[in-house]
Amino acid sequence: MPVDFERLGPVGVITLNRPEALNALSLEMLEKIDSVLDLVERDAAIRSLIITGAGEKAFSAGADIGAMREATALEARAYAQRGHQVFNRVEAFPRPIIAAVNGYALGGGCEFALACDIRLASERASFGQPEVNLGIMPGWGGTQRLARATSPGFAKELIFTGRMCPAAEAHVHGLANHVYPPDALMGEAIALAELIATKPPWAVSASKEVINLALEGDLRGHLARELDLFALAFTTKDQREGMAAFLEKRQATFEGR
Ligand code: DAK
Repeated sequence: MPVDFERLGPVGVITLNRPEALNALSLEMLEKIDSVLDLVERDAAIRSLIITGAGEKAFSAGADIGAMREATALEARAYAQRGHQVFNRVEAFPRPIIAAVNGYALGGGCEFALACDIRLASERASFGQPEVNLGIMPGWGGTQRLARATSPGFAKELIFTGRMCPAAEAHVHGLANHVYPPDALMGEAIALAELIATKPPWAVSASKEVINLALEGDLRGHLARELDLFALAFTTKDQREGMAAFLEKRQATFEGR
């Protein structure tokens, strides 16, 4: 299977599994990721997700250049649209998604990681938008999401030059939250996903929604939305449990209600 899905208790792990092509994203893989998200959406017991790449070299080296070269205009359009749809879905997905970037995250691979909520990187990882080297520009959100995750100046430097940015540099610019030795990456990603999974899912999901809005234009409207969602939290059982547990000096158990 070019995409694997595994459950580790409350954590789901999606693995891009085409290491012979550095996990370059084929249309089939995008469709499979979409159907895994359907499955996860129906299963409230999965509270956080990790996306990583199979093999030692790559998270994903981007769009499938071989498939693009051969594609008709209509096929290229379907492929490009599917990428947009899947990355937008990942960004808006009502559960947190961590990218465990184990190697190259280039082009569409970097854009995929950018659509995730949190990026953890292996010391072996490198990020980049090399489209300029192929005579194109980032087309799956890289111009927008890279500038927002880092800074307009850094995004322009990477996109204009197409150069690769090593993990340590990605960390300095906010592109990677943390950098770990390769052997430690998955353990750290799972620990983070498990920690988030112990938190009230509604509060995590609502926070994700409004943090995403913070990056869009309308600050006043988004603050109003934040206020509404904050008030709605007080209709949940998890809010009562969380506050009661704090006052009773015990560990809270959140049920997602
Ligand atoms: N697609 C397909 N195959 C790929 C690939 C890719 N992106 N990247 C690597 N491979 C394949 C190689 O062809 C090679 O296959 P074989 O020759 O063994 O059959 C195998 O993976 C191993 O790669 P290398 O032999 O090149 O490995 P190296 O260690 O020497 O080099 C590398 C690693 C990452 C530096 C190199 O593979 C590389 O530069 N890869 C290309 C990276 C890249 O340019 N990525 C950006 C792709 S463009 C659009 C929206 C979005 C997009 C386009 C349009 N619209 C809205 C219209 C997205 C575009 C992109 O992502």
